[in-house]
Amino acid sequence: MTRVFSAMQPTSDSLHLGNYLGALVEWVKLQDTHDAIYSVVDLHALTQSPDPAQLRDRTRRTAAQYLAAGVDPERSLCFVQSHVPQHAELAWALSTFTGMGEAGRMTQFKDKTQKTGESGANVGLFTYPVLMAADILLYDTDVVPVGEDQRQHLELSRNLAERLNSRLGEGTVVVPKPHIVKETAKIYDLQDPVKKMSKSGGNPKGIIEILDDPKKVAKNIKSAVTDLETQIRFDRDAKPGISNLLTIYSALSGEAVEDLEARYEGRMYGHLKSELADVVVAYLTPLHDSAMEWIDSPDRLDTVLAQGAAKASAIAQVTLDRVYDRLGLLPALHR
Ligand code: ATP
Ligand code: LTN
Repeated sequence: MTRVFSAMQPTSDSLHLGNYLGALVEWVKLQDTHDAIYSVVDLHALTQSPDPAQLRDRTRRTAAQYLAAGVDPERSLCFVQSHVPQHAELAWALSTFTGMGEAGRMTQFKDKTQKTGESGANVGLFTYPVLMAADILLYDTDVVPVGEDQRQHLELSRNLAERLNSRLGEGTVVVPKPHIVKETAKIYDLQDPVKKMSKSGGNPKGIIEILDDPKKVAKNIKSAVTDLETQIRFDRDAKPGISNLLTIYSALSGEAVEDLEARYEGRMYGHLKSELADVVVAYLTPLHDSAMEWIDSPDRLDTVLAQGAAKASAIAQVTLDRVYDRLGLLPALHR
């Protein structure tokens, strides 16, 4: 079976609708056809200097939301990145294959260092995409389901994989492919619908959090920024706000955007918003309840994560041994 791998950072108390529709929905679907591995990448989150207690809490909360969304630990592996030391080990080796210029061109690094300037940023932020490549390559991953914003990072992972294969011999690692679903690859901020919905730096009214109070979810949908026309139609450039609401509606209800346009012909923006608010609340309520159950049973959650880490580590070690051997590192006979 082909392998799928993906991950999210534990950088907030709740995932948002962009994380959910852009990535998590696909993770759950791909489990049916692929051998799936999903990680909470806590080492990546260290680049943001989180408070330790908060990082611990958010790592469990993020895993709980994977499971609530339908990641099935009976079929897929779910684990915390720092529990599998091979990630950091392969990242080091990969960093010696990465050009300074190549890493410096990553737009996420440029965005995240805009405020502080490059010299004020930590080195981890710079090497972040190399650790991400290690996450992916360790598992001989074929497919990586992510949102549009990760396309460039994945391109770097592919380039590194090809470079390893050309320098160390074919078959050293598998070259991964992105899995980015056009319709939901970028969910936009409700208050600023040309910007992606984001955990960090956005207006709280612009995002829908999976674990939010339903009243707040409904309020945020109802106060979404639209435009001065009245027609409900999909037009990303001229009507980014309405187009975003139609995208969310379609993704959650399964109704095609054209059918929604036809159904809302002659009706007002207020109708669309209030009916969408009901759809979102109805959709998120069971997800929210299931996530809270996992959050309230940390022992059960930790057991799932420990089992996932043990299996992930066994797979990862095979790749790491192969890469180390081809690099000329002596075999570690004490193990
Ligand atoms: P931050 O704002 O801290 O960078 P984020 O909200 O972008 O965080 P990530 O943890 O970087 O979230 O992303 C997790 C996954 O969700 C990735 O696959 C990413 O591509 C996807 N994703 C994030 N935001 C969106 C969005 N607005 N639309 C679609 N997919 C998204
Ligand atoms: N950079 C990703 C998170 C991430 C990831 C990965 C995604 C880290 N390692 C491996 C897919 C595969 C982000 O969403 N910001």
